[in-house]
Amino acid sequence: MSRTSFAAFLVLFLAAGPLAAQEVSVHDVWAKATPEGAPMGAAFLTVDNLGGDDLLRSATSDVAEAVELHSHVMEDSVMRMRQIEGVPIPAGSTVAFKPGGLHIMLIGLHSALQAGSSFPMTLIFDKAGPVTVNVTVKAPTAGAHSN
Ligand SMILES: [Cu+2]
Repeated sequence: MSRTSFAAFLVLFLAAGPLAAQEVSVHDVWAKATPEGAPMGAAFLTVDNLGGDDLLRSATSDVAEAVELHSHVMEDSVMRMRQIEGVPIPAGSTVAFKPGGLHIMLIGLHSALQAGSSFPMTLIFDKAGPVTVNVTVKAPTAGAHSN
């Protein structure tokens, strides 16, 4: 390895240091595309917690007036969504937000979410702090595993 590339490697290594130490990792972040004029959208993601117990407190994004954490609950044998105060992310766990379960509700969309586009969203954890992720918009028929 030349001196120059070693220096570049060192810089990359040092730059990646704080990221590698981050205790939560957020991946597979996507939202369902919405038709023009739709008031609401939903985003989904997976959180891996490599550290101690944490709590996802809230989320923010500029694409909507309000962003809420929601879960689905069975009430009188009907599935309903309900806002929740925070989502516990236990030490060492993987918590998935997916259709029919936990999701992030985008309320008062400023414009339609178009398939193929993306937007930033910030997740606020009690311990890990704010984590900004890029949300990929997928066609409504796309499942969590299609790309
Ligand atoms: Cu919801």
